[in-house]
Amino acid sequence: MPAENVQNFIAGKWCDPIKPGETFLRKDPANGEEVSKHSQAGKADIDAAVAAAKKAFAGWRSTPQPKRAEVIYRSAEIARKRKEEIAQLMTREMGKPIAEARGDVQEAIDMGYYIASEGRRAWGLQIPSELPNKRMYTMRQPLGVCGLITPWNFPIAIPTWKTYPALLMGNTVVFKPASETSLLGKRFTELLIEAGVPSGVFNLVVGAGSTCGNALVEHPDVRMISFTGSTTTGLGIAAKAAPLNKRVSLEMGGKNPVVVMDDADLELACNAILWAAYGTTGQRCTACSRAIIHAAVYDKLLKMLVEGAKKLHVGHGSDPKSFLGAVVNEKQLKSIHGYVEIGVKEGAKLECGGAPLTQGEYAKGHFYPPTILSGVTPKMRVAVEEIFGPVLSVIKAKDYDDAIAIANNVEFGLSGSFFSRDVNLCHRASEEMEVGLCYINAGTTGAEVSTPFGGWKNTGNGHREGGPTVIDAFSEIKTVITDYSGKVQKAQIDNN
Ligand code: UN1
Repeated sequence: MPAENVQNFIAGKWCDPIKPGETFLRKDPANGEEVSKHSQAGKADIDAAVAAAKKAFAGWRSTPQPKRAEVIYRSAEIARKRKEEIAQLMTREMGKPIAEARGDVQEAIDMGYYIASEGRRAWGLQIPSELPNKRMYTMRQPLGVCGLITPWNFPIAIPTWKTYPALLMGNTVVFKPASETSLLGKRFTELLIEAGVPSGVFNLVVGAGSTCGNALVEHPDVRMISFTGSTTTGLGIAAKAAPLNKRVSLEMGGKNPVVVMDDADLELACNAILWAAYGTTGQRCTACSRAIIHAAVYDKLLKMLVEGAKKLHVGHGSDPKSFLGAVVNEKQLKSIHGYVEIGVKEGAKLECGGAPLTQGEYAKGHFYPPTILSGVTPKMRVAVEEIFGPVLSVIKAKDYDDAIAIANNVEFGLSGSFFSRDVNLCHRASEEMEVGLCYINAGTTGAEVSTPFGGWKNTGNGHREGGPTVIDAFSEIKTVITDYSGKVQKAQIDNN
């Protein structure tokens, strides 16, 4: 199949870049077959897209919120009908196993239904006044043009986390997906077009972060940036946006721990860790990359994990047997392997995996097997840095306090899990783990669309995308105060 071309979508039209940059050719990371291509867009295309979004803003913000919600609902319905075809494409474009690709599309559908259901809600507050004949309430208003920059690991779900609430609240959008998944960006755009999104309300620009991403962040008419990706890039965006006083919502790195206590159900913990560590080939920001195990059950659980990891099938994502698909590209493969080498040099023991798979069916792709490093100590780089691949660092903890201290001893705080049968300890852990999502007796992945999603410390900057909180991220709040007493009433003075 020849590579499908991806154009920009600006002001209601598909168009080539104004000054076409280099061609980005995307190959299936599992077998090297060509999947998609696009000429990299540049600053001029971002300017055109922002101008279109700015022009469309007045019409869209004055469209009633329940009507805006209907466009979102329809696009989710179309996604439901096209689920299988989009999932198959996702597996080819970025490598994740087909069951997970279906899950990615399902997450997008769920987000569409959830946000559309807010169409007749997304309420403000009515606030009692300390004075008579005075009414106070809040209303939500749009910010303006929002720039959305998304990664390749959830190429449909993450764009919906940002686009749907942005549109619901009356904002217009310029969307820049990761180059690796530009074709999925095109499919997402098609859903919105078919759903009837008005011209200019949603615009797609495909290009590099260093050019298009930057131009979006620096554009004076863009009021808000929502970014999911690496901590380095996210903090760079925040630094650029700060003097421009833009709202920035960041979703960045993770080093998510699973803590297993001596009284835990070890079989449950083992299966949960394997799924959280190796699902999506470890390429989730919520992936488990540290198992922190109580000394009393360390040897036993480590053995179970190694036995379990060795049984997981690695292969093309379209093969239903594959638990792990290809990693996204060669650069990522090298980075993963580099970390394993660092871990071994630092004194960790390689229990399984540990080298790229290159023979036979793996020869044309970027494959890395499920890997376990044991005897990891809390200061090693493999204990604190994000690897974003199928590598699990196993760390021994003396007791509960030691385990929680190790869990918290990283710069990130996205998700964390705690396994124990002691209800008191479970509650303590939910209070003491420094994470945005705390799982009790469940792995670190699989947040649902209706839950606030985001992390502490260098994972985020306080916003939560997902759940009712995403409405806050994409709206301004206005407090309206009406005094119908016909007098000058002085708050704090007249009522004592
Ligand atoms: C991500 O990896 O950036 O909670 C998102 C989860 C998924 C989303 C992951 N619902 O694992």
